[in-house]
Amino acid sequence: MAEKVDYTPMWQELGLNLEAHEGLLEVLGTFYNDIYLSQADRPKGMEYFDFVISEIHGLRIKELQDARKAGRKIFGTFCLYVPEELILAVDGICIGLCAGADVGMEEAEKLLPRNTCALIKSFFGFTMSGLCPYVASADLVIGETTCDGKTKAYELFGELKDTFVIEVPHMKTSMGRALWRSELERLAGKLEEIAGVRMSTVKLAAAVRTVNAKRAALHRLNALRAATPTPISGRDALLINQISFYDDPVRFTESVNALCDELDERVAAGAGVGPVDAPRVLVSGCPMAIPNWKVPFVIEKNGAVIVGEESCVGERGTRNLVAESGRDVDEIIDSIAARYFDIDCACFTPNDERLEHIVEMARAYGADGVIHYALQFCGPYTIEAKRVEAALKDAGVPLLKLETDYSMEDMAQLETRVQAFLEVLVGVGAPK
Ligand code: BJ8
Repeated sequence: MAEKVDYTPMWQELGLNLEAHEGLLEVLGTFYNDIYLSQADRPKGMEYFDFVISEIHGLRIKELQDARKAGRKIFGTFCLYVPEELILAVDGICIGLCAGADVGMEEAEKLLPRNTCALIKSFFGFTMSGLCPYVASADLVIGETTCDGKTKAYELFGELKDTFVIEVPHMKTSMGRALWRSELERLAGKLEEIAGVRMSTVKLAAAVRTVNAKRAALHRLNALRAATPTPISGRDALLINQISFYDDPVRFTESVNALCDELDERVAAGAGVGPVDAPRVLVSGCPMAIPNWKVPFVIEKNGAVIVGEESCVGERGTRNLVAESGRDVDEIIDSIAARYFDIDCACFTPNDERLEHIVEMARAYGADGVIHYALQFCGPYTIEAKRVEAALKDAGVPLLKLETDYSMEDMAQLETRVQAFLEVLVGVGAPK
């Protein structure tokens, strides 16, 4: 067994609050044991992802420090609209930042109103409490004007960490498209400036292929989940999606494909998680950053299996690939802009394509019902839930709407509501 490395000097150098950080890792470890390692009959290929999680603040951070010493720059984001392709094309590393735990909320509320969504409070909390080695490692954080909360929060976050904000328009009009395209141009310029690297056609085309391969591997994983029984739990699939935001993209893609080879065999053998008649649930709504596993845990603990995530940490994030036909930097950025502008985040209006995607996904994955997950105080998703409800009613797919945060206080209440919903699904035998 490999000897445990002591990363304390590295964390100290990054300015983390060592005592609080140790406590956080301890809680994370226990949480992970209970929610993940306790699952029966997990695919062998999950060992890689377990390892990545066990080194989430260790080896990966060390890799980032080594990359920095070698002259590469680290760019942090909290949103899908920040194209990893542009970052890779300046030899940068793109990392999703810590935002999925009930951490440092008291600190965060010194700057933010209490009724701010948990995701925003969490990324302030992590940073202000000295608990996020990713923020500490980042040379630049790239923010975006998606929801009002994030748009205004980045003004304050910019006082804690160098932040560059790109404008995401809210309507998919020709003017919106033109603005978005010019914002990516502005971002490309900023990345080149920070990295001191000029974006070339060769580098950008290679970056597009790398990220496309990553998304294609995730598509492959998603497609396998349509099988009955599904070969992998929703918790494990969510974890893989979460890890996609900060692992090395090439290594990650290889590991997902290796896991999919194993899952192919499981499907061929009719093997899977849970019984064949376990209720199949599609989760839709707000993104779930690590370690936000609360709702998936409640759903699967109560006998259902999650077969898909209509979420940024899920299919909303991986849906389309960037066209690989661009002949120069300008044309490739056109293709990147087109691909990213199709993302159906609830910050857009109107956002009919998201409603269509939810119904499509429910059908494609044979879901018996949809659980809509929204963070409290998230205007875009809590309000759009009404239209989701209407679309699913028309399609004859049962829906449960949940609103929650990152605390554990409502676990019992969530469990009661999920159990009642699953009983309905079993009773109704919803159409597939
Ligand atoms: S592309 S979903 S990652 S903006 S939960 S902070 S919306 S108030 S996270 Fe998002 Fe990009 Fe859209 Fe995806 Fe605001 Fe809602 Fe909070 Fe949210």
